[in-house]
Amino acid sequence: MTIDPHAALAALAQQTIELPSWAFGNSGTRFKVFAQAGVPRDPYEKLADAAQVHRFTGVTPRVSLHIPWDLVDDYDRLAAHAAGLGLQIGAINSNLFQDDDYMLGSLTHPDARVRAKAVAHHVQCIDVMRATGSTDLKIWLPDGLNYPGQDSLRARQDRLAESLAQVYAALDPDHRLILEYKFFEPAFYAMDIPDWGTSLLHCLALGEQAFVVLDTGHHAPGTNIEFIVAQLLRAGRLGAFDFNSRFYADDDLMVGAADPFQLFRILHEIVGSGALSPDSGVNFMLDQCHNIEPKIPGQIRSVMNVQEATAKALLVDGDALLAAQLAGDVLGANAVLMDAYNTDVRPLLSDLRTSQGLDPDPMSAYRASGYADTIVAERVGGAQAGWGA
Ligand code: PSV
Ligand code: MN
Repeated sequence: MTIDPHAALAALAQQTIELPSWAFGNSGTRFKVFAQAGVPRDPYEKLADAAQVHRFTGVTPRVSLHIPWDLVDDYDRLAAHAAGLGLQIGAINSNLFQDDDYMLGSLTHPDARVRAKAVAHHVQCIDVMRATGSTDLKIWLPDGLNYPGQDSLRARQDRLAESLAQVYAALDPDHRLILEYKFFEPAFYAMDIPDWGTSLLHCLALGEQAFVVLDTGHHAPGTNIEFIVAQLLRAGRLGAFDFNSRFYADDDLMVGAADPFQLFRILHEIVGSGALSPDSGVNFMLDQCHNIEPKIPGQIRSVMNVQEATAKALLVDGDALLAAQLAGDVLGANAVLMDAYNTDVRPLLSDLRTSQGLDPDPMSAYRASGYADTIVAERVGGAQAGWGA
């Protein structure tokens, strides 16, 4: 391989990954939420835990908030708290899935009153963005139908377009609206934004501040996700990833756990398009829940998995790959990719961390820090934050 590891190190040094505040609270399935000792009791403690991930990996300076889960009285204070911990507030996620009014839809609801309420919630989220310095309003639309004939598929798209335009109009010039898609759940017959094409059409209609969010857990089994990545990058509309792993549904497991090869293929498209660069506009976020594993190490492991996939993608010999592709050398081209994928990049990442003054092994450094024991001892009393708080 003729790849220069220094170039890979320089690119890795620039990569950042955004953490979700909800990953630090209790979570579970609809069958059971397991409480863990030491879990945060408010958004301030969630940020303190996120800061530990940044402390040991050095690449996670931003945290996404979910409103109203992360509702506080004073967002200036929360932003100052984040800054004191060396963090910034990342994307602000709206919540359209936990209000009784939204049983039959929110931004698509047949009743104009409910649609106006959902739009107003986004205006509230934009206020939080202004107070915290966040630039991304992230919308995941849980709306959809369970039964054919339940509502008009087409009318719902028209209502959605109108509602989104109202939200978009409330953005500041430096804000982005990033729009997620999901093929099923909570609705089972038809989601109103089921796929990247629908999300992209709405973004194109809205304007240049609208981008698609690709959550890796939101596709039918067998979907070629890297193809979607390539298409959205061509269109200049890939705004962000929600990284996680899935075996069957929207499992929200640690990214890279189910299919590290898929993660590598996604990062290969990113690297090949120059989208790893911090000014590419692609935000690499995690969207995960740690139901049975400890949460801070779960986030650290996930970050390391993204870094390993990125490092492998950076080691693809682009010249050799292109030459093989142009020569029609099918096996040669595939071998170039597999050589990079099969490289053990852990020593390279250890070098990166050492050069940044970090411990080369973030997992054991976190364990040795004693932070886990400290929060178990200190966080007694109060209500633990959970998925939904
Ligand atoms: C929906 O499944 C989703 O991926 C959206 O990003 C939500 O905001 C998030 O999960 C909540 O966990
Ligand atoms: Mn998501």
